[in-house]
Amino acid sequence: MGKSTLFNALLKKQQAYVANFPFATIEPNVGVVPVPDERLEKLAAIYHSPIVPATVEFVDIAGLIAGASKGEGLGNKFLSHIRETSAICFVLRAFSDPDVIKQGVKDPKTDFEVLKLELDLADAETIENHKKKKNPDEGELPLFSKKPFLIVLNVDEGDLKKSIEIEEKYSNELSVGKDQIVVISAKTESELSELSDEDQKAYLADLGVEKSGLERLIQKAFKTLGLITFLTAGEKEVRAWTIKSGTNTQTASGEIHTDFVKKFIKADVCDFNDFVSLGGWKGAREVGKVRSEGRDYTMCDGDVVEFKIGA
Ligand SMILES: Nc1nc2c(ncn2[C@@H]2O[C@H](COP(=O)(O)OP(=O)(O)OP(=O)(O)O)[C@@H](O)[C@H]2O)c(=O)[nH]1
Ligand SMILES: [Mg+2]
Repeated sequence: MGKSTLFNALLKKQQAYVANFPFATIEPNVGVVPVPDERLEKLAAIYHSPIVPATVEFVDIAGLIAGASKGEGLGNKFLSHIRETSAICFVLRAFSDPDVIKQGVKDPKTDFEVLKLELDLADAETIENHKKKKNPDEGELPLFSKKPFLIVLNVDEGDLKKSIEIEEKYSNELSVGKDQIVVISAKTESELSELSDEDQKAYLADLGVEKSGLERLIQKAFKTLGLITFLTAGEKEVRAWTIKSGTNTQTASGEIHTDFVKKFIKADVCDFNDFVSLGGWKGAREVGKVRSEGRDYTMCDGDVVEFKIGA
């Protein structure tokens, strides 16, 4: 509980973000949110160029309640909206506010079990329908239970400074890894989204936390999904790109332009810290900190890259 509150807070941040990136509103329940990345600001300071962050797409759906597969509540047909997502984020109520009563919401453990069961039942239905088809061997079957997931524990504001203990507690109680649990206060995120960057930092410091919920959510999502970021930097823009960990240079170049993969020649690569301390490409080249890598080099998180592409 708190999905829409959190979703709306994330979208507000998107609107507030000053970047020349065409954030498309796709549907009212789909939002494209920039990935906060402090490295981009450091790169922008070198080139005085605009920042283009990597993005994550969030889809907000209605709540599943017990019996949803049999039509209880709003049923489960709306699950089709998240059939193609890379991961599922369960938002569980762990805040106490007695003024907020919601039918079907009990406690994080029970609620999580209900959600998992309902997703399993929806999967069973998918499999049944698939078997009825003429060629049941054909086609992919995206099942909800096979998707990586994260759990957002929507806690009271005052509990944010106890995040680590709470994550530990629920990691045991729900039998999931600590890296899959994110302690957030949707209410706080909502309030933060109304503030300037500076005021946000002050507010977070008051609460005894370093990073906003969005930052922690995205960090954990990257970990869970095995994603890393590489960077490009120049006068035109500084930009973050998302790839699967283990991707080689040639495949990574395809993120920038699909044509790059075919025409790939080599990549100039510099570690982020060297790049910043040496003031960019020119300085890094002068002291030999830019490596020339072939197609098989495995990209690392934070690599600053310039691809060399043939005609
Ligand atoms: N006190 C408090 N109230 C919250 C918090 N998050 C959500 N609420 C309240 O809980 C109610 C439901 O929140 P929503 O964000 O609409 O929950 P949801 O998960 O989208 O609900 P469904 O879409 O109906 O499944 C609203 O009245 C919110 O104001 C929170 O962190 N603290
Ligand atoms: Mg909602």
